[in-house]
Amino acid sequence: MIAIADDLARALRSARFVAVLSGAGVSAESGVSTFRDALTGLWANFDPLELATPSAFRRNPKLVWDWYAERRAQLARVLPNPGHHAIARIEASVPRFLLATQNVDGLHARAGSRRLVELHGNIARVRCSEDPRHAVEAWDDVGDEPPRCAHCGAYLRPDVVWFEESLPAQALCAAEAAARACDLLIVAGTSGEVYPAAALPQYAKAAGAIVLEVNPAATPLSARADYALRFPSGEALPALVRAAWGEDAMAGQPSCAESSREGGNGAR
Ligand code: BV8
Repeated sequence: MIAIADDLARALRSARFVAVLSGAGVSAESGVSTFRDALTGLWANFDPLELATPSAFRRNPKLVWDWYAERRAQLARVLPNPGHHAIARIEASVPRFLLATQNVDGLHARAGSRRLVELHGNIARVRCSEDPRHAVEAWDDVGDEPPRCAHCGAYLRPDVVWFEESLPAQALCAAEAAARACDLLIVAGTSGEVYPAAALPQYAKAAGAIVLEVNPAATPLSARADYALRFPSGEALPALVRAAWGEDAMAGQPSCAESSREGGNGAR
């Protein structure tokens, strides 16, 4: 049983504007490996910081393309977990809300989050590597190179933000404005090492917001947190929602065990 401080529950319940910054740890209990977990299989000897770059794609487009295809295939087998559902429940319970996620797995939207910006894109989306406006819905994944754009013949690539690439300006602007305007910023499941997303807690703190970190481990952001729940987000966030809005606030949501079972129908 996770004990939530009364003043933290009250801060959430009375907040006019809640902002959330989420990272790969929020998807861990859905069975999605976090960004810095050891890569498996073909990519076991690679550092994601190396693979998620334009230069890696230029050097070995097929290796990078296949890494994302493998991650996309994994996502078809997982479900949002109670941590994702709790964030969607907070959105439905406060006057103003924005979720800025670093995750590219689409699980927040599948859990019902709507006031959401994807700071680093979404691997379910694929686009032309030369013209970001040319998104594609379907492609022939054959041969020893990535599929090519029907318009210009350039390789297709995942619609994500690689290192050394700029974040989508509108999403970043919305996230920074929310960090500066919110009463409470919840920082969940992120190592706080990737910028400019990792700067958001500084903006919130400087603007007088309460900062809550939800992460089993301490991070470089911990020093700025007013509260820390050192538990998995799939347990801590539902406990926080129940402490703020009552025991049945999470009624009807699947348990962690149900969420992490593979082969889910992926309906939500
Ligand atoms: C940019 C998409 C301008 C691809 C990703 C200062 C300012 C600006 C830029 C920089 C700067 N300093 C350095 C930079 C450059 C760089 C950067 O930050 N480098 C880092 C490594 C130092 N930033 C950039 O390049 C960004 N672009 O700034 O453009 C520019 C232009 C030219 C040159 C320079 C700059 C672009 C960054 C975006 C990169 N793309 N993803 C893909 O996913 O394949 S980032 C990637 O890391 C994922 O999105 C991931 O979400 C993100 C952050 O990692 P986390 O989410 O935190 O995941 P991680 O595995 O690290 O940690 C998981 C955490 O969860 C842990 O703390 C763990 O304890 C916890 N956890 C585990 N289980 C649970 C849990 N928590 C709760 N519950 C659990 N059950």
